Amino acid sequence: MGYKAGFLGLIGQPNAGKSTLMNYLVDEKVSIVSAKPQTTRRRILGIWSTDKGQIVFVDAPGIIKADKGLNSFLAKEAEEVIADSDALLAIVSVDEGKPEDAEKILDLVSKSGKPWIGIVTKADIEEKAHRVLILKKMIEDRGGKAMSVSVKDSKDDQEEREAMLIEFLELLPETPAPLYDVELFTNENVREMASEIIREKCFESLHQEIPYSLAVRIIKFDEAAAPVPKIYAEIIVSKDSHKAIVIGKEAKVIKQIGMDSRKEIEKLMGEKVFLDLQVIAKPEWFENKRMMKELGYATKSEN
Ligand SMILES: Nc1nc2c(ncn2[C@@H]2O[C@H](COP(=O)(O)OP(=O)(O)OP(=O)(O)O)[C@@H](O)[C@H]2O)c(=O)[nH]1
Ligand SMILES: [Mg+2]
Repeated sequence: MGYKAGFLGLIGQPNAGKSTLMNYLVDEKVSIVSAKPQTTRRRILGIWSTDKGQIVFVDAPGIIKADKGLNSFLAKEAEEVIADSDALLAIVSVDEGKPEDAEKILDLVSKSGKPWIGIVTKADIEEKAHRVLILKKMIEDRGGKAMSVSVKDSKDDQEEREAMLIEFLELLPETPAPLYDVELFTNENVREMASEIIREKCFESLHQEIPYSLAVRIIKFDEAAAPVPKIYAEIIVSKDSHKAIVIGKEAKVIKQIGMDSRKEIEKLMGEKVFLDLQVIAKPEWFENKRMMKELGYATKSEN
């Protein structure tokens, strides 16, 4: 085959393992992951390049139905990823939802008219292992090729990973050249990645509904500061009452979020950094168009 390259969208329910799978495939931590649904909020690109071609994975928010606020953005963003991709991966997990939910995802993808493969995720969960075959059959019934993966089990199996990537590459169109510089593994910049890392650490340290209505904004990112780069960020909550929870007793919660975030940002940047976090309340920030846009939550058509 000739050189192939294109956008491969990951479409599935919230929490199905889309971001985990993309990170595994590009072998880098590109997209944030959490045990809670609706972690990914806007499309994140993960790039894999070889001499045979280039796959630009498009990690999307999980498919939900909603017509207001932040959720309406998530719903539209996932729809746009379907429309903008050259091919799709339908991600269905053994661990999530009812069979009807998986059927909805598979119908959506198979009716898109784009080349696609169905992937059953979390195949390592033993109590749910019987669902692998059921889900694979649902995929095959809709004319798709079915594969199953467990990112937990196959972490070190580079051969399996490469074989999957080559298979996915086949779905993409022939093109004369790569779409992105072959050295890149994402088009996100460090500033954007740092803000997502802080949001991920908020997901880890906070419970109930708070992470869902929380956003992170980098106020200042001074890479040239001495002796170490300085990052100032705001954690924006949607209610005054959430502020105290994010800060915690004796500021324990925010300190933990700050420490975890700093460590991971340092890993990303390969050097020590200074990180300052402030928590601010902006009631119902997700109803504010300007604010949503500033946070990167505007669909292409709204930009
Ligand atoms: N056991 C097991 N857990 C997994 C696997 N893949 C992902 N998970 C877990 O499933 C949860 C959700 O993973 P994500 O990658 O954030 O899922 P997502 O589909 O991107 O979720 P949203 O962005 O919220 O739509 C996390 O706790 C992951 O660690 C897997 O292969 N096996
Ligand atoms: Mg995700």
